[in-house]
Amino acid sequence: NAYNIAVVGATGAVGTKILETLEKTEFPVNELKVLASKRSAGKTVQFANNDYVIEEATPESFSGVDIALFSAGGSVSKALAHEAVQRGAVVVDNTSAFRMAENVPLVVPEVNEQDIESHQGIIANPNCSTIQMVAALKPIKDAFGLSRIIVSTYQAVSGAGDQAIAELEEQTAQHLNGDAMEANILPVKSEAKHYPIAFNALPQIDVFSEGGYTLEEWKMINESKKILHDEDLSVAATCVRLPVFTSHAESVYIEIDKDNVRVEDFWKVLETAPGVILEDRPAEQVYPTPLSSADKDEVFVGRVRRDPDKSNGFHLWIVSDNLVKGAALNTVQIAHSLVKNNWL
Ligand code: A2P
Ligand code: 11C
Repeated sequence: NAYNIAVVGATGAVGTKILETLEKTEFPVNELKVLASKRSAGKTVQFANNDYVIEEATPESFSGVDIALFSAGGSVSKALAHEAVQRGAVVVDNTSAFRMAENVPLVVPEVNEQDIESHQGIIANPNCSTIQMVAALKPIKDAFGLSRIIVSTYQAVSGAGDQAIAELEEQTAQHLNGDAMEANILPVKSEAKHYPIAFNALPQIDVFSEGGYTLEEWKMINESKKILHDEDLSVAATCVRLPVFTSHAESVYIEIDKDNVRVEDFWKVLETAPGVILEDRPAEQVYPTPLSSADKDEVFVGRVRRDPDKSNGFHLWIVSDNLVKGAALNTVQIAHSLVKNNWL
């Protein structure tokens, strides 16, 4: 069996990776539709050594489509996802448009694949910084219990799309040439103020919301509880953008339920965790970094330490490619799961 697939946002930072991942994971594609805005209509993209012509995404685009993978921003998903479902497609949505809706499963297959089964047409792909964190923490929660998470992130510009990648390149050149850096995109394109990302760190990802937290921080809080099925879990986050192109890193403090757990016990759990690779040998200076994790499928964990003062407190360093497991791969894994389990 092969399936008719639509990729919405096929020209973007994530859409490009989705096409690569469909090919790399040998997804059974029958017909492929590559959709984007009017601006890109008529241009071509490559898939499996063939050129595909980009079409403008409209409601009619989804006739005959089995699975539609959306990654063109929340407003496009809000406008078109239900249109796709009405025409018989199952939507895997990589935006924040429907993540917290009750009848929409929010899925990281290594963590809660079973939730996909109850979908009503739309399945949401979590935020990149949430995906890598819960993938590493689920096996720990299963082994030792988990009551609290305090996370600080070090996030790559590619999370904010192709324009943010270009802005970091341009500002770096400007600064090294002795010119003033021009900031127009980050921290948030639609906001009044913009600051240079090159040679800087910006403690704002997405717009500010309740309690002084940004939306990116609220995503980490709310999405983690939903994916881990634990409304009582305490979660707080500080999300920071760094001048890094690829891979988000996270410093994560957790409190577990069990006593007398050792770092070696964490290692044992993480060594066999699906989709996770332990890189934690401080004596040999082995730990994951954004560069070493880029273009890889897994979530990398290192620097596991017990808190000096709290015997059930532990610190970890979690790194993963935000466009791969954080976006395209997780989206395509959900599509594979739909097909493999007959959940379409
Ligand atoms: P386009 O290239 O035609 O603007 P990124 O996250 O890298 O900024 O990419 C955003 C993606 O979303 C691009 O593929 C972009 O297409 C697509 N997109 C933006 N607006 C629309 C729209 N109104 N309809 C369909 N796709 C859109
Ligand atoms: C970033 N995490 O790094 C964001 C990008 O909700 O899917 C992903 C936004 C989302 O800027």
